[in-house]
Amino acid sequence: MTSTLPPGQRPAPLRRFGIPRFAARRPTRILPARIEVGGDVRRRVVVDVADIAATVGRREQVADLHCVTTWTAPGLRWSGFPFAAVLDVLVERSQPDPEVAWLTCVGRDGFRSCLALEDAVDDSVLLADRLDGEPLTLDHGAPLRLVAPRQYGYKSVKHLHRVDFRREYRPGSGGWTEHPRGRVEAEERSRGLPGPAYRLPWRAMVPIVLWELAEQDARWGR
Ligand SMILES: Nc1nc2c(c(=O)[nH]1)N[C@H]1C(S)=C(S)[C@@H](COP(=O)(O)O)O[C@H]1N2
Ligand SMILES: [Mo]
Repeated sequence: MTSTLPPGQRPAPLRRFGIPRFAARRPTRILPARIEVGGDVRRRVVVDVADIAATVGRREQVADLHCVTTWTAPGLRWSGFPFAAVLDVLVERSQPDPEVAWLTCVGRDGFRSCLALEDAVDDSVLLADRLDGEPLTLDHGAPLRLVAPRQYGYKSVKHLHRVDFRREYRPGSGGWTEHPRGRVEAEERSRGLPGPAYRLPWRAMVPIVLWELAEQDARWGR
């Protein structure tokens, strides 16, 4: 757990969060853990997480989740597979174009986020299937989610089921509110303005998002 939070962040407990329009489309049961691989590749393939687990060693990792809206859930104990090693498997099977530099990650709810390949292969990135010693719940991304702790939370795609290798950056579901790199250290919150300019407006969104998510739970009886 980090004792000092990055600039502009405040501690908060972990709770389900995200762009409300995707919440209605999130899975209601845990679907098979496999990843479709596409984009600028020679072969489109589907990789089962069991195949990954057969060759990639499991790792446990403690990391903070930094949402761009200025809350940080500190000290989360994830378990899963180092993403750089997972990518080795995906690359071997799909044979991406040598010029790919970006990775679009897609969740079962349709949420997508584009991560620089350079950031995706960082040693801190995990393909997680467990949190605090338990399998991931549907609230937090079952069966598989990305954990990219050096990026803002919008890069940590929940219910990950598709990865597209890309030569160019393509904005994700957040549009311009998603920064291409999204590095927390550099406070790359969103495109256009310096990070600190977004602190107050994004912080003001938190109660609205939580209210909308609660409304949806009530409507769908979850
Ligand atoms: N599939 C999917 N992944 C997602 C989101 C989402 O709406 N759908 N929201 C992102 C955002 S903005 C944040 S801050 C984190 C929140 O993770 P949590 O719900 O486990 O707290 O998930 C990220 N990954
Ligand atoms: Mo977020």
